[in-house]
Amino acid sequence: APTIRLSDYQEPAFWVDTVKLSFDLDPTATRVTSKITFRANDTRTDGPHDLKLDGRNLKLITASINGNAIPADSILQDAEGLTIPSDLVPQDGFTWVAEVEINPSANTALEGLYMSNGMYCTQCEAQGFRKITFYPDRPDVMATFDVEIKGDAPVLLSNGNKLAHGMWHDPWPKPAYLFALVAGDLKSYDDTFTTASGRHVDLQIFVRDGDQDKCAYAMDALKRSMKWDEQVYGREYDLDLFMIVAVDDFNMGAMENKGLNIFNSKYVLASPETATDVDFERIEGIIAHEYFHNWTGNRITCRDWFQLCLKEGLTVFRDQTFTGDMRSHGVKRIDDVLQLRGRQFREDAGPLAHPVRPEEYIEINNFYTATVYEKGAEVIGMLKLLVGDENYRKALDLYFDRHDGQACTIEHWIAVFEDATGRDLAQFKRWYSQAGTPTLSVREEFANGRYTLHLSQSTPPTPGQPDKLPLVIPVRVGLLAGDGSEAAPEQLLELTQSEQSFDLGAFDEKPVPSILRGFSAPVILKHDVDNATRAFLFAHDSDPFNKWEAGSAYASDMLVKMALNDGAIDAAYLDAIHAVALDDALDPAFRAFAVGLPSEEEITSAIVALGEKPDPDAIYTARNALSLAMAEKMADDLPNLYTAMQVDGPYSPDAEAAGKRALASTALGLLTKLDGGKTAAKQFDNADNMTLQISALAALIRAGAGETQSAAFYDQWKSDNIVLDKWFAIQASCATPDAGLDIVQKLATHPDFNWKNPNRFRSLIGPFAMNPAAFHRIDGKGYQFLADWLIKLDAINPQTTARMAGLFETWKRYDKKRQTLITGQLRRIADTKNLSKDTSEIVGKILG
Ligand code: DPP
Ligand code: ZN
Repeated sequence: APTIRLSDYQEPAFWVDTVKLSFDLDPTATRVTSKITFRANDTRTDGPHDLKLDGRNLKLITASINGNAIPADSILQDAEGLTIPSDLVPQDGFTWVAEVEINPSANTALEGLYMSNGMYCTQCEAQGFRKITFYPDRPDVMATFDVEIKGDAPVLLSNGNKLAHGMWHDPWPKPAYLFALVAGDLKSYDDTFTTASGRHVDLQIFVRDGDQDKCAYAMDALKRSMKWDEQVYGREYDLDLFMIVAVDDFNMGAMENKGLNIFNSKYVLASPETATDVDFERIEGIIAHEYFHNWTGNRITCRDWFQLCLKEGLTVFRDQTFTGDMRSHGVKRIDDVLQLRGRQFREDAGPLAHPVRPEEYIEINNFYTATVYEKGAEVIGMLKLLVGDENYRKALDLYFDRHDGQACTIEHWIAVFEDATGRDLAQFKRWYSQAGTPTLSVREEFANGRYTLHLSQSTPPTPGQPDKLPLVIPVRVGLLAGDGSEAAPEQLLELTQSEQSFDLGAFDEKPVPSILRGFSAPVILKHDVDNATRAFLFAHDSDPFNKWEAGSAYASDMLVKMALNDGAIDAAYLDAIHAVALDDALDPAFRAFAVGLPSEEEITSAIVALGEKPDPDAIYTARNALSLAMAEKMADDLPNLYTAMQVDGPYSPDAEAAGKRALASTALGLLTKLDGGKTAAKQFDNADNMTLQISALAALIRAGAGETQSAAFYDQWKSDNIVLDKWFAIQASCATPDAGLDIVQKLATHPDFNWKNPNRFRSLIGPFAMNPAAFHRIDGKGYQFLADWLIKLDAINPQTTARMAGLFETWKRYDKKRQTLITGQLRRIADTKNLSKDTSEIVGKILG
C-alpha cells in the first residue's frame, strides 16, 4: 500500500458545490444515486484533468456527465476508485450522476453504510464515504448535501434540517466524512434548547425501544454543552435540529456528523443501576466533545488528514475545560495527566511515535492516536498559558471569523494566534512536528541569598527523527517557605533554549520549588528531590496537581526500588498517605487519587526510564505489598473512612457524590486486604447502583475471590450488553497474574463472547493485555492469546484490529526472552495471508 505524504498535498482539480443523494435501502442491495455538481478549481492551471473519484466495494450501475451516459469502456475502475478521461470531462464544470449498489449486511468493517442490530448506520470518518458512492473523498472538498432515503424503517435520518419523512437538507457546506445516515425502528427521547440569540433547537436522542429511560443524563450533558460553548467560546448552534443516535456496533467512541452525531451506545445510555460514576463523567465529556466539533471540526474543518489535530486537539482541550468547569479542575487535570502518561507517553517512547501533526501515513485510521488527540490538546493548553486567557479568546474569535466555512491547516491556526497577539510562534510550532516526550531537567542553586533555577531540555530520537531542536516549554513554578506557605507569587518561566537559568529573586532561606504546576507542559520532569521534600510538598503544595504528583512520585520511587529488590516500605510515606486520606479539608475525589497507588504501567515506565528491565511479577508483588502496608497502617481508620464516605439518599452522578464514592471504593480496596472480603461482599449485596456493585466485585476479584458475586452479576445483567461488557472487562483486568490467562481463555469461549462486536472484543482482550503481570507471562501464552485474536479479527474489522495491535508497542522494554516471544507473535501476525493494510502498517512499525 502506498505511503501518503503531507508534502504531496495538492488541491483537487474540481471542487464540489452540491450533492444530492438518494438511497433505496436494502440490507444486501442498497441502491445509491448521487448527483454532484463539480466546478473547476481555477488555481489548477495544469489541465486538462481527468475526473478521479474515490470508491471502494461499489458496484457501478450507471454513470453520466451532463446527462450523457458514459460508456462502460471509458471508465477506468480499480479497487480504489474510478477515472474518467479528460476528453469526456467538461473542464469548466459539470454535473455527475451515478448509481451504485452496495451491501450493508456484508460490511463487517463498520466503515461506510453497515447494519447494526437490524438498523442502518454509517461511519464516514476518515474515508468511509467512498464505500457509499463515488466521490472526491477528501476533507477540503466541501459541499451542501440533500438526501432522500427510501426504506420501510419508521425512522430515516440524515444531516441538517428535516424537510419531510426521509428528506433532509444540510445548508452548511461540509466534507463527506461528516455525512451520516441512520434508518431503523428507533425511539426518540426529546427536548429543546433555545440559543443565546433565541433560536429554537429540537434535540433528539434516538435509541432502541426500551432504552428511552437511559437518555436523561446525555440530554442534560448536551444542553449544558450547548450553553457552555455559547458562554465560553461565543459559539451558537446553527441548525433547527440536533440529533444523537446510539449504536451498538461502533469502532470509535462517537462521531460528530453534522447535526446527527452517532455514538457508541455505551457513551450515551446511562442509568444509576447500569452506569458507574466514571461512565457518567465520560458520557458528559464525549457528548460535549462531539457537540463542540460543530464549530471546531465541522464549520471549520481540516484541509487534509495530516491536520487531524487541528480539530481533535482543540476539541479535546475544549471538552477537558468543560469537564473541569462542570466538576473540579484540579481533579480533572490529575485524571487527564494519568491518561496522557499511560497512553501518550507510552506511544511517544516507542516504535509508533509520531508528531502531533504526522507527515506520512499508509492508513489514516491508524492516526486517531493519543498523540494527535491528547498531546494535541496539551499543545493548545500550552499556547493558552503562553498568550494568556484574554489573548486566547481573541485568537479564537479571529479563528472563527476568518476561517468559518473553510478547510484549514495548522499554519492557519498558528497565524491566527500570531495576528491576534503579535507574538512570533515559529519556535512554538515545533510542538506540532517533533515527536517524542521532552525531558525537562532542573537544578537548583541558592547562593548569596538568591535563588536560581537552571533548566535544560532534550527530546529523545524517535523513528525518522534522530535530532531534535529546543521547544518552547512553559513552566509554572511556585516557591514554598519552610512553613509550607507560598514564599513568592507563582511565576511562568518560558524555557526556549537547551539550557537556561532563571533568577527567581532574593530569599532568607532556600525555598522549596513546586515545578511544573498544573503539569504546564507534557514533559518528563527530572529533578533530584528527596522523599522528605516530596512529603513536604504532598502536605503543603497549594497546587492540587503538584500536591498529588509529590505523593505519587514518592510512591513510585519506593515501588521502583522495591520491584528492583533494592528497597523497602518507607514508614514516612505511610504517615503521609494516612494523613492525606483522613484530611477532611481535602476534596474526597482528590484524596481518592492521592491514596491510589501508581499503576503497574507507571511503575514499569519508571523502571524503564532508569535503564532497567521491568519484571512484571516483581512490580505486581511490590504494589500489592505497599497496598497491604497502607491497609495495615490505616487499619483503625479505614472502617470509619469507608462509612463517612457513604452517600445517603437516591443516587446522583454529581461530582461531589462521585468523589465520595471514589474514596469509599479506595478504602474498600484496602479493607478487603484485611477483612477477607466481608465488607465488599456486603456492599455487593446491598448495592443499588452500578458504581457500588462493580467496585465491590472488583475488590473481590483482585483478592482472588468473588466467584459467587461474579455469577450473580452475570445472572442479573446477562441481557444488558453494556453491563455485560463490564463483566468481561473486570475479570480480565483484575485477574491475578496466575489466573489471568485461564480466565480470559475461558471467557473467550463464553456464549456471550460475541467477538464481532467491537465493544465486546475490546472488553475482554484489551483489559487482559493491559494487566501486565497476567499478560507478560514468561511462557509467552499471553502474547499468543492476543495474537490469535488479532489475526481472527483482522479478517473482518481491520480498524479495531490495528488499534489493538498497538498493545504490543512496548516490547522493547522487556528482557530478551520476552522480546523474542513477542516479536515471534508479531511476525506471525505480519505473515498472515491477506492481512489488512491497517494492521500491517502498525505491526510493521512495531517490529521496526
Ligand atoms: N469521532 C471521533 C472523535 O470525535 C473522530 N472525529 O474524535
Ligand atoms: Zn473528536
